[in-house]
Amino acid sequence: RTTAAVAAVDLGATSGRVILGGLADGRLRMRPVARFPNQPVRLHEGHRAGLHWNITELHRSLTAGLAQALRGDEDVVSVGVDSWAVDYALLRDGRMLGVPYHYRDERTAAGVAAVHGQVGPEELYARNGLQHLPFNTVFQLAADRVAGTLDLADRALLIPDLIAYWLTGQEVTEATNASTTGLLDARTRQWDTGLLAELGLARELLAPVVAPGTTIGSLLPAVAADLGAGPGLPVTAVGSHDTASAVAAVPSTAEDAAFISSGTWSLVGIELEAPVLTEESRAANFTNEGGVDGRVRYLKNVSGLWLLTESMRTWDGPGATDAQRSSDLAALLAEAAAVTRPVPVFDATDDRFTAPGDMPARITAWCREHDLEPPRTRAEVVRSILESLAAAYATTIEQAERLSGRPIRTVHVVGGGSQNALLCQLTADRTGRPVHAGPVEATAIGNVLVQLRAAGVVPGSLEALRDIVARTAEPVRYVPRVLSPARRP
Ligand code: ADP
Ligand code: LRH
Repeated sequence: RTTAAVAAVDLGATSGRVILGGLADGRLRMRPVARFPNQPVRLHEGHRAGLHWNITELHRSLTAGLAQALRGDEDVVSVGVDSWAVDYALLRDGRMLGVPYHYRDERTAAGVAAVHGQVGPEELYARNGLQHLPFNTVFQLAADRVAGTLDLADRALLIPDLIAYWLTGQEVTEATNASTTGLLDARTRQWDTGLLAELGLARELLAPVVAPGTTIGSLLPAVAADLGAGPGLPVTAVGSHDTASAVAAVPSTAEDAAFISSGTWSLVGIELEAPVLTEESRAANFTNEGGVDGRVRYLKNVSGLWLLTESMRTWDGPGATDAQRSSDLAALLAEAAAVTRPVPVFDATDDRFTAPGDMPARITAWCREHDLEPPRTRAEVVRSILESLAAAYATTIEQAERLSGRPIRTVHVVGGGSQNALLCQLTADRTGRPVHAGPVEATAIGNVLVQLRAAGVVPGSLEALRDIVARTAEPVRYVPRVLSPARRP
């Protein structure tokens, strides 16, 4: 028999889903209820075109998904929301001001200059422990300040907190996602009020920090009526940063395991008890993000399958449907696996690959600048992307090992990218470590488990939660191959 169920809303950068999860005979049972695309929109904004999330469409899709979940047979006892990090809506008197920007919008350069003019990168890292990414919330808010829009706002809510607010009327900031803003003290995990003051940001702009597992509030009566929910259905804070939920669902409790949360981005790292805030760690651009139960996600954001999806978007043109793209993906990966000619390895973490645009042309330009022969065919481009990602994973894992002093012997790949057998094999080959792939829906699983624990359905520690994931499905194992000299990393 399945226990009471919880509903996980998981908004990824490429798609969103609503999944019901419960426990049956000690294993997880997940029932996908709704999936919907997440396509950003370009809006003409006077002097430039802004890139935004279609947040009201996402809200419509996720609430429709929740309504469908609540119509089923399961006894749904809680709802939890996670999404990609760093982005937010500005509000005034509870109303959203404008359409939230996408982190790939290029307005942030002015924000980086403004922040670094006040607080240097070294000091910033010593306080917030974050990898420098130009789209960290602190830089986006500074860009809004430069543009004059911040002055209108009395509150900023991160995306999952915004959804929770629309569902419950309660304004909070969930801790794991707060850790991606650059405004949280890496040691205390509370807002760094000194930093806020130095940057001229009002403390009240940010809602109080709450830990995963906290009840945010009950559905507003009007929302409950729309969704067909019973009275008092709670929205529970989960690891609302999608990567925090994914890491919580890595099916291993071994200290020597690294993780790669593989989707639009690849987040490569290890879990620690305390942050590493050294200058060496800053120079290597490692981040100390907050995990579930106060753990530290010591990782690097290494670009990801975005390089591939954006290349496919270039080849397919804007009109291609999702179904076309996924059949293309299977065919392209098969062709890429059959490539025998050596392909160039480029720096997948180069900032030039962040903004939307013609990815194959940028890869070609990178290769020419570095005196490498560019890939010639689509299959070679795909192979080059996957080899370059695997090479970046290998470098990152070596760095994580060195900077943390913790030996790494295995690699767990979770998320949509764990289905990419070629990438998993190349990762095993280039890291020289066995790769364990799966689960695909790690983020939704982490979301579900934190809710089930808060509801008293499952006990205790994060390790106990990970044991449930390990019991539920066996990962696919990839063993490092002996490489020919031409292919050696
Ligand atoms: P996000 O949460 O960032 O939206 P996901 O974890 O859903 O990302 O992963 C999406 C990625 O997973 C896609 O970009 C695609 O490259 C990869 N993927 C999805 N399905 C498959 C598949 N059947 N085979 C190989 N790769 C896949
Ligand atoms: C992955 C992710 C990642 C962040 C990026 C903005 O979805 O949350 O952890 O760096 O989006």
